Amino acid sequence: LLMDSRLRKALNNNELELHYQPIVELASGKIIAVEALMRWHDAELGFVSPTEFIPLAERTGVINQLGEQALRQACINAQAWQSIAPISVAVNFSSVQFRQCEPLLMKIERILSSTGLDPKRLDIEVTESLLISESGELRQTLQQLQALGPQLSIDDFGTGYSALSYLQRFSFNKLKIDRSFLQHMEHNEPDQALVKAILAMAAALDLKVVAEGIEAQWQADFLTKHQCQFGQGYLYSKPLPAEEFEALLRQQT
Ligand code: G
Ligand code: G
Ligand code: MN
Ligand code: NA
Repeated sequence: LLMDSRLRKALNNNELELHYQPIVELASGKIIAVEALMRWHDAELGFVSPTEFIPLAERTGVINQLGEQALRQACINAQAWQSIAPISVAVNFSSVQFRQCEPLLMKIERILSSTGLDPKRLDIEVTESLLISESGELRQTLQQLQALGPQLSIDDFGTGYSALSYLQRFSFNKLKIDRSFLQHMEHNEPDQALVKAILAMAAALDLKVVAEGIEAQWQADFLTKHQCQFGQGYLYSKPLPAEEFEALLRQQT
């Protein structure tokens, strides 16, 4: 209850902040995109993890307001960074935000046009949970979203409970391999086989792949060897405040 009222207050005062984690091309190490991740520091509660406040926001419905703020801030920053490098920005969307398809579409369109970000530079990350109770309306909404320009990514791939057949019915652009697959890959034949199989399937379906949670060079080497093009993880950088990410981006150009 306390956290709920503090979160509403933080949202109304624009106190939540985005941190940015680079997404790199594995072969070159070059930053080609960035994922926006929400951070909340509350005066009373201290630092609260998104794994706590996102589910809370989903239960109470303030996720719509939170998601809108995240998208606007991410688009403003990404637009400013275009003068340094032509990077994309990935923003996480909750399944709950898709309960009102029509207003969500209009909001995204409005934020894109008011911030001036090239819509093609926005990646919308959704999880498999969105597709569990898939409807015709959802399919249409995702198509309309892509028609506006943004790319659609499947986040935490392989951890949800939806049937793989959704990959035929929706035209995702990108798949993000959940970091749990990479964690135990060393000396672990079954996990290596799974990652290889995901990469082969993605190639067959013409999906780009981002491997998440890369912490060690051997993981990057394994992924590159098996034709994974993009990656993200502490090996390259943790999520950074906007100014620090901008400095990193300037360094490489
Ligand atoms: O940095 P990490 O602890 O940031 O993120 C934890 C979880 O919170 C991840 O699953 C991430 O997708 C989610 N998350 C972070 N920021 C946002 C956001 O702005 N919107 C949504 N829906 N999820 C987010
Ligand atoms: O669920 P989603 O993929 O949106 O969230 C990404 C989460 O993974 C965030 O909490 C982020 O801070 C975390 N993260 C990013 N890189 C690494 C990594 O290399 N190792 C670990 N353990 N977590 C990571
Ligand atoms: Mn994500
Ligand atoms: Na993920």
